[in-house]
Amino acid sequence: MRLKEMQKQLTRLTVVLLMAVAAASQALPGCPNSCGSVSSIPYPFGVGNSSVSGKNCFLESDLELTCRNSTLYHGDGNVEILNISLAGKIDMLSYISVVCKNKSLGKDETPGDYVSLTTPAFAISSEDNKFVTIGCDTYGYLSSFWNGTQSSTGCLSRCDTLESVERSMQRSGNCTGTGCCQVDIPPRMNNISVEAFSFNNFNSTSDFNDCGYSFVVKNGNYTFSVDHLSGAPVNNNMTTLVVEWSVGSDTCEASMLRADYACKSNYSECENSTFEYGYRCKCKQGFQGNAYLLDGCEDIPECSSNKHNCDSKDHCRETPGSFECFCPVGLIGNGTKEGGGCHPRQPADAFKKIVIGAGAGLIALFIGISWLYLMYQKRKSIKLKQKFFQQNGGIILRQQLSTEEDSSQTTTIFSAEQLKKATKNFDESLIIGKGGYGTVFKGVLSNNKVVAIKKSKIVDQSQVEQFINEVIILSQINHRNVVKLLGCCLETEVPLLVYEFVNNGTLYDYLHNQGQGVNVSWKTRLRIATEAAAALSYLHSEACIPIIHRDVKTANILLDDTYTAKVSDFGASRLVPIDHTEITTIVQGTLGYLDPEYMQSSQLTEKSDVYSFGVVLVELLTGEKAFSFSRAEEQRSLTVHFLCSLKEDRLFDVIQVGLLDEENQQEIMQVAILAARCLRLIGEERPSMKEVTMELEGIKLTKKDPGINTDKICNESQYLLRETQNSYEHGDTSSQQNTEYDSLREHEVIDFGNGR
Ligand SMILES: *[C@@H]1O[C@H](CO)[C@@H](O)[C@H](O)[C@H]1NC(C)=O
Ligand SMILES: *[C@@H]1O[C@H](CO)[C@@H](O)[C@H](O)[C@H]1NC(C)=O
Ligand SMILES: *[C@@H]1O[C@H](CO)[C@@H](O)[C@H](O)[C@H]1NC(C)=O
Ligand SMILES: *[C@@H]1O[C@H](CO)[C@@H](O)[C@H](O)[C@H]1NC(C)=O
Ligand SMILES: *[C@@H]1O[C@H](CO)[C@@H](O)[C@H](O)[C@H]1NC(C)=O
Ligand SMILES: *[C@@H]1O[C@H](CO)[C@@H](O)[C@H](O)[C@H]1NC(C)=O
Ligand SMILES: *[C@@H]1O[C@H](CO)[C@@H](O)[C@H](O)[C@H]1NC(C)=O
Ligand SMILES: *[C@@H]1O[C@H](CO)[C@@H](O)[C@H](O)[C@H]1NC(C)=O
Ligand SMILES: *[C@@H]1O[C@H](CO)[C@@H](O)[C@H](O)[C@H]1NC(C)=O
Ligand SMILES: *[C@@H]1O[C@H](CO)[C@@H](O)[C@H](O)[C@H]1NC(C)=O
Ligand SMILES: *[C@@H]1O[C@H](CO)[C@@H](O)[C@H](O)[C@H]1NC(C)=O
Ligand SMILES: CC(=O)N[C@H]1CO[C@H](CO)[C@@H](O)[C@@H]1O
Repeated sequence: MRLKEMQKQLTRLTVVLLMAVAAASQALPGCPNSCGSVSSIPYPFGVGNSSVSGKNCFLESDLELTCRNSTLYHGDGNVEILNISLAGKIDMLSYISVVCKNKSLGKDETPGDYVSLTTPAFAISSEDNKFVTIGCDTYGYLSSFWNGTQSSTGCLSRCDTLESVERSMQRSGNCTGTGCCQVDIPPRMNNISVEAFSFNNFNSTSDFNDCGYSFVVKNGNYTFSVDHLSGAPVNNNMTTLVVEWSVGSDTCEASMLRADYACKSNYSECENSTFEYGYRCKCKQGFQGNAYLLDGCEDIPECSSNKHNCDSKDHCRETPGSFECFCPVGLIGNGTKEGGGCHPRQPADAFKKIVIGAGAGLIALFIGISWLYLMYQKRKSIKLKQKFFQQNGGIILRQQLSTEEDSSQTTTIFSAEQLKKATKNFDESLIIGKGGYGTVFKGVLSNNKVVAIKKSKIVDQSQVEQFINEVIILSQINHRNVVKLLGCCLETEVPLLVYEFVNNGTLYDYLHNQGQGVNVSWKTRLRIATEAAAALSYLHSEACIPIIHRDVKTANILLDDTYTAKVSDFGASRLVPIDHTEITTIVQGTLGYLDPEYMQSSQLTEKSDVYSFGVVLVELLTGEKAFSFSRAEEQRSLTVHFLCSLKEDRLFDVIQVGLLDEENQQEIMQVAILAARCLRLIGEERPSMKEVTMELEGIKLTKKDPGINTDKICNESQYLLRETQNSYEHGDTSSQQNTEYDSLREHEVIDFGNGR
């Protein structure tokens, strides 16, 4: 078993070896591939006939070789072939030409013996050889005789003594003209002959040199020495030289068309011979082998023969005529050494990419979501604003504004943002008043205008239209003694009203704040009263639609920096349609100022304002608050107390201490009587605001004593007051259905005016 196996293996080995030999063979099938020391005899050279086909093993007769006694010769001659290369060169041994004094030493004396290589397919390689002549009386030629023309090159060498040769050699080199000369060989020399000559038959030099030599020798294969002048320069008189060879006799182009075109391989190409005779075949770039054989050119296995520049043999792939480097799956790079070869995808890199990608993605997502959220919020807020705007009657207002040309100049519809900015988002520190009708903030608009912004209480939906009408009408009011409505904002849940800012507080504060009131002169009081009356008169009769203030009181009369009165707070005001002089409304007002008639009947007329103004006049006269629980019961209501005092002719007892003097006595009396008239229980008996204003203005200018029956006033007042107080005390509101009071406390809730 084992023996058999071994045999099998041996057989296999033999086969492999044989195949290797066959593969390496450059000769035709059945032709000897070697001879002696010459390991390869490539076709188109050949020896004999093929044992397979019986035909010549060589392409043409010039390339026929013979193998004798293990020595390869050219043709059947004596030129020994040492090496044949398919690149087009042959190393061969050639005789040298010798010339001697004595015939017996050489051949004939003149000319010297003659060495030739007449094969036109061979040319002396000019780059690989030198032409050398040795001797002290010698010259030599290298001649090419081709196509009827001869070309020659040569050199001569003369010397007197051996010493002179040695000296020359030391001075200038081994073969420089004394005893030995050498020249380069010109190109394109075929059909050559070499011959050495003697000038003088060595007559003078025969004692040390009686022979001369000429030969072509492979570069570096001969080194001159002085000994060579007296003996044989080279072994066997033969030198190695290199010849170039070609096939055919024509150029490539001409030969290609011929049947005997020698470049048989599919991967072959043709090149002209260097000596203008014939051509040569070679394998194309990337192929190797014998281009003269049919399958002679083989792809160079760059990868397995390590002729690649890939970083590894495993990353090399053969391609016809070439190779390519690649990187296996999972590795990156182009696989070449200079390109850095293949390397794994750097995990850090990949991770970084993932992190960066994920980060970017997350950021994008975050931005997207934030944006969407913001958009949603914005939409929501816009929708809400629109809803509020609509709810608060913005559309009606806008329509009204578009129809009324004037109002567009006076009424501004502010945006929620504008007012938010103006009040620093409704900062509590900017609150300047809180009352029954809302909260008032001080604000600064973007144009640096100081305004009062009133945040109304929620508007009853059913009254929207009326509210809007009021806004429009109030904004049209342009009276120096009325606080001006600048505009409104309807985008918030509760409408915001924007008023002119009046900076010196209320008349209430002015009169009743500790210590201050005493200093307010009668003249100022009279002026303020006149101004307030003028404002009310204007509202009642001169505004385009009569307006009843409904809440006239000192707290609603604001004072600017010159203590000019400005009537404010129309929160409760009602417009009086032209065809109605009375309107039934919910009784509203402030205790102490309320018109008793209105309280009983809920019939609102302009005279209610006149009554309230009467209270204001009394307040101005007495410096007392309109209603105070701290006073004795009969004095709680200032009006009753005042009217009674007036009736009892004790007027000057109730006038503010220090106010009265000789000069104003008359005026105070007149104003007191006017006040009393205003405070008449029956509204119709009261003067109109216009009359009041005119009278006050008259008092300011002239002094008269109209005289007045104060008895009736006093009685009436006391009756009414008692009734009113009873209802306060017993919670009996039957006679005052729907009556609302801001407060029952001593200090009435002060509706800080619109804008102060
Ligand atoms: C070789 O073959 C040629 C023909 O191809 C023939 O003429 C010649 O005689 C043969 N030589 C020998 C030695 O057989
Ligand atoms: C062949 O070579 C051997 C020695 O190498 C020599 O003795 C013999 O004479 C040679 N034969 C011929 C024919 O040259
Ligand atoms: C023959 O020629 C080939 C190619 O030129 C070279 O590699 C080889 O060494 C030569 N052999 C001898 C014995 O000169
Ligand atoms: C040639 O050489 C022989 C012996 O070396 C010598 O006897 C003869 O004289 C020489 N002939 C001439 C012409 O010098
Ligand atoms: C080669 O040279 C010889 C003389 O050296 C000459 O007779 C012969 O015609 C030449 N051959 C060619 C092809 O020129
Ligand atoms: C040989 O010489 C003749 C005339 O001198 C010339 O026409 C011809 O082209 C030459 N042939 C070659 C191959 O140089
Ligand atoms: C001359 O020949 C000697 C040995 O013979 C050698 O060492 C020297 O390098 C040669 N000189 C040149 C210039 O070739
Ligand atoms: C040189 O040789 C020639 C014959 O070839 C002879 O005539 C002549 O005398 C000789 N001269 C000398 C100096 O030897
Ligand atoms: C070669 O040179 C030797 C001397 O080294 C000589 O005896 C022999 O005759 C020469 N052969 C030829 C063919 O010139
Ligand atoms: C060969 O030589 C001919 C004429 O000199 C030239 O036209 C041709 O291009 C050459 N061919 C090659 C392949 O060099
Ligand atoms: C590989 O990369 C190197 C360096 O980038 C470049 O010089 C070379 O041409 C590339 N090779 C291939 C086959 O792409
Ligand atoms: C002196 C010298 O270099 N001789 C060599 C010349 O070339 C042949 C073959 O190429 C060698 O065998 C010699 O040794």
